[in-house]
Amino acid sequence: MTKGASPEQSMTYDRSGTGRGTREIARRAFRTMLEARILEEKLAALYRSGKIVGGVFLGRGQEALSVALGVHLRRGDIYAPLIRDQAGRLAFGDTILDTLRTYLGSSLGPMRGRDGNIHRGRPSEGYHAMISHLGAMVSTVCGSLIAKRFRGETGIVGATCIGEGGTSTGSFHEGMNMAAVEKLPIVVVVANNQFSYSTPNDRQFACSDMLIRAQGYGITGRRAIGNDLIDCLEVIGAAVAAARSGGGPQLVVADLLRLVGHGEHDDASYIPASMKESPLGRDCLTLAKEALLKREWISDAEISEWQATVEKEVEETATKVLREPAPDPAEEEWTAFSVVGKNLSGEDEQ
Ligand SMILES: Cc1ncc(C[n+]2csc(CCOP(=O)(O)OP(=O)(O)O)c2C)c(N)n1
Ligand SMILES: [Mg+2]
Repeated sequence: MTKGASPEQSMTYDRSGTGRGTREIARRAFRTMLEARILEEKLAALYRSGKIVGGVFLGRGQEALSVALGVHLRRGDIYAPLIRDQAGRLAFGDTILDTLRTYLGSSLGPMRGRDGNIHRGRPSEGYHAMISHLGAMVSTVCGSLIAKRFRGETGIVGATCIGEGGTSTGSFHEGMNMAAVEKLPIVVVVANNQFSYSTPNDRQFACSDMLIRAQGYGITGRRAIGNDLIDCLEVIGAAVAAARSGGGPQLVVADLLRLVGHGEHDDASYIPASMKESPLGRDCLTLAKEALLKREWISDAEISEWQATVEKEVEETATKVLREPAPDPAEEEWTAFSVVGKNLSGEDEQ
């Protein structure tokens, strides 16, 4: 996992387009969104053809918000993505190869084909493997940040994303409170897609606006427009910069809509057409494309070329991974965690 998290990502983003690296960040973010969208379309096709065992949960419609977090993190930071964060994962340095290997259960993948699709990570590289229990990742990020504090490491940020439904758990509250008390450099992004599976917001929480929760915790709250890449980059970029420079925990709340079912097994018929047709339902990838073309940060020809390149990579990688071996139960050590001195891939820990 090397291509993503790099020192250049410390460049600042600003809406006026004058910030150092602003254009490059937006271009990289858009390309990564495109990658995530194409890769997820392939995952859905593989699921429908019975090649993927277990659930497939996609982030269609949430790529702008997700990528804006991943793209602002650097090597040495901590990132704990959730089920709709394929775009953020790729921006942080995850690869199409590792993704397909995990979904297709290849023994050569980071989880050695032993764990479910979205539970992949590389903990020794700050990339936490997701725990399904919603809210738990806030605490794992806090734990990593406290460990880094004990080691005297500074200038680091930890980040995680969660759906609005997940914020109703006790774990979320405990994690946020700990982060606030310890003034940890954490950024928590809440993707408010209006539904927790099929449960609408008015059955999930009674406060008028989720952002006021930041005040309750005693931390900074920021609002982003969830399907607007430029806005997400600016707001999350500012949140990451503030956390990195000692501003303490940052809560970013963004409204959006997922443009797919909860998982590929769900047709999302409970989402009203009026909501899908509202500004909330506009596809962030289309909006990002329009925004970048308008600024002349990208051309139609470049978009077509990127699209073709990514489609080819995804197809070729899937074909290769489909031929790879599944894990052999007789050969497995069956340790729940990494062996001392080895990472989860069985490589020597550095
Ligand atoms: C503590 C806990 N309760 C229930 C679940 C089952 N579950 C998985 S995803 C999900 C819905 C989550 O909704 P939300 O947090 O709004 O995220 P979204 O799916 O909308 O992105 C539920 C109930 C779980 N994983 N963890
Ligand atoms: Mg939700």
